[in-house]
Amino acid sequence: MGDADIVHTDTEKSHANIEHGVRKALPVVLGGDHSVNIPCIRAFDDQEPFHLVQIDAHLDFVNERHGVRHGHGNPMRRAAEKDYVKGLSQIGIRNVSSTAKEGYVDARAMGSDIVSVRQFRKLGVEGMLDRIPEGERYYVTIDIDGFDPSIAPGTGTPSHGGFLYYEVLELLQGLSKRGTVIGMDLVEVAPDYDSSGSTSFLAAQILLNFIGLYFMSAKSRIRCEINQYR
Ligand SMILES: [Mn+2]
Repeated sequence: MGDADIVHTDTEKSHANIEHGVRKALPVVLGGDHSVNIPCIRAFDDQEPFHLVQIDAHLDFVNERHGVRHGHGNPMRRAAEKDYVKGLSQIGIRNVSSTAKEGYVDARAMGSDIVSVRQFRKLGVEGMLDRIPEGERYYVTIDIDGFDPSIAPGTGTPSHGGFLYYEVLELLQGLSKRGTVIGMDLVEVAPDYDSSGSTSFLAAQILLNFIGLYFMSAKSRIRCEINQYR
């Protein structure tokens, strides 16, 4: 949950800020590999249905391989199976993937809209947003390999032809206005492969902005409490 804004000398205000934060609890989960998304989605089983938005180079829709059903190639399949996941937008998918052809067929049959980076660029951010159901609750899962390896090399399965910073930021910005973001995870940053540190920095920057967009969005109706006693 991080820190609540504590206004020294004003216990009531401080308590209100804590309560506000707790009521608005927004899960922000850092991976780890993409399998950590599976328990994140499970945690919503007692809530209203939502739409899942994935930014990733890979479809991650493998049902089972070598007996593995809960690895980093499976999370979107596991999510699509939930009756409270109404649909999926899988964005940035490209190149050789963990998922074979059947996975793509199954994904579409289970309510998934699959968009490659090249399709995204033809659509533009607004065109992409138009394909995502409006006024929904959105859970957003960001695999760092959705970005281009030139700006995010520190990951296990880099895939060229990926997104640049503003493409994803503007998509998240539009999404924050289009409905209510209910949770987010960012996965697959591998610091050992990130010799320049730029991948971790990109991950931090995109999350920091996404959290800021969440708080700024009209839907969340958050009013920043500035310390007036300064
Ligand atoms: Mn992934």
